[in-house]
Amino acid sequence: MAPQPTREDKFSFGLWTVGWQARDLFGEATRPVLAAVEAVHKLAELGAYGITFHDDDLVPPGSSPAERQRIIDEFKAALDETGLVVPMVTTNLFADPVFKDGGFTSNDRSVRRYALRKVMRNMDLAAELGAQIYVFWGGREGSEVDFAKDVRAALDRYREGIDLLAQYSIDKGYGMRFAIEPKPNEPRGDILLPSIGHALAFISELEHHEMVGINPETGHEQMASLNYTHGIAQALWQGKLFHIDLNGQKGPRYDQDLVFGYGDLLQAFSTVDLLENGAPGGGPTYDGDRHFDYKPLRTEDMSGVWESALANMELYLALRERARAFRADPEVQEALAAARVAELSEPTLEPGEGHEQLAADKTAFEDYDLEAARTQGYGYARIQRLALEHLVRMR
Ligand code: ASC
Ligand code: MN
Ligand code: MN
Ligand code: MN
Repeated sequence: MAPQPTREDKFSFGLWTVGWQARDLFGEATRPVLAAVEAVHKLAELGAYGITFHDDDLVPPGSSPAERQRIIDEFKAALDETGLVVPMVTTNLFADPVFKDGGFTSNDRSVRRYALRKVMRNMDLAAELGAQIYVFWGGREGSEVDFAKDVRAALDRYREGIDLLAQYSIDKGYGMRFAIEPKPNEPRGDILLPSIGHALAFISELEHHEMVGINPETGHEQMASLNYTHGIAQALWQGKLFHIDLNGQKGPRYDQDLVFGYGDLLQAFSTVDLLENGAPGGGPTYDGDRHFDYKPLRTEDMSGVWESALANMELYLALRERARAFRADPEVQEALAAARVAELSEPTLEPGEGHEQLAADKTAFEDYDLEAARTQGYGYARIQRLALEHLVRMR
């Protein structure tokens, strides 16, 4: 029997995921508008604990102040009724043509000022709803023409924008933490902060760097042929994994936003193992939301939407169960020990040892048994085999 998601699992979904009407580059919508209130009820029923949104997902652009208030009031009532929470909120700085050259990094200064105001207004709503994380996906921050975008100036403006908004959260007492979401390309030819590594490096340049981390999406890293599990491990190591967007992707192609696991399943397995079991050598672990950012297939009606929403959670839980079984298996433990996985957590130097002592250690160089080190096997093939066997339930 498939495992049942519960509130304790901390699964959340973007309103734009189940609410996606499946309009794409080549075709019109295939599904009707999904009311936010209905999404709240349905997600709660399925076992999710949270719902997230872009400002424009909840309140259609162009709504009057009175309409906006009515929508927010109805949304809040649905949250109260179901117990669903809003752990994260984000801004749409990509759909409106005003943002065709970016929000924070448009060459047009007036657009940049408008983008900041749009975020500030939505941060007020996010705070009102109790969101602790605010995400920035800079989908339009980029270019197609290298000569038309001064990347160093764009990064100055990106930093200026995030610094200002961090100050806004501090001055308003919102206590939010920001999470930047990298993506290599699409919709822009090249997007700024294209990978986890670029985003982490950028964050170190920010005024309030301590309140800014990242929100890496599985498929976005895989579009660049990068290892998502490695990426989030580095983010954890730097104390910067503030949020995650889980989904599926079949290698380097357009952003597919498939159901979690419906791409590189083996990597999804190692992702869940890392999130649930942590690193073998200890270190920071993840206790944030398990947030899905996927798009239900365009071929589906609403029953396929809810089917696939459930599939994200079920697959995550199945992989969690498989990861626990993997870790608990004595044969796996023996194989990990034989491969000296834990030895990597031992410092390379003795306590107090510096380069002088190292240089004096003949066993490290002059008398080192190079031949033995060259010819040894590491035993990783066995670990991979055992992992696969647990994944497909051969064990
Ligand atoms: C986000 C986010 C994305 C994009 C995309 C919009 O906020 O995390 O990946 O917007 O889902 O379609
Ligand atoms: Mn995506
Ligand atoms: Mn995303
Ligand atoms: Mn997405």
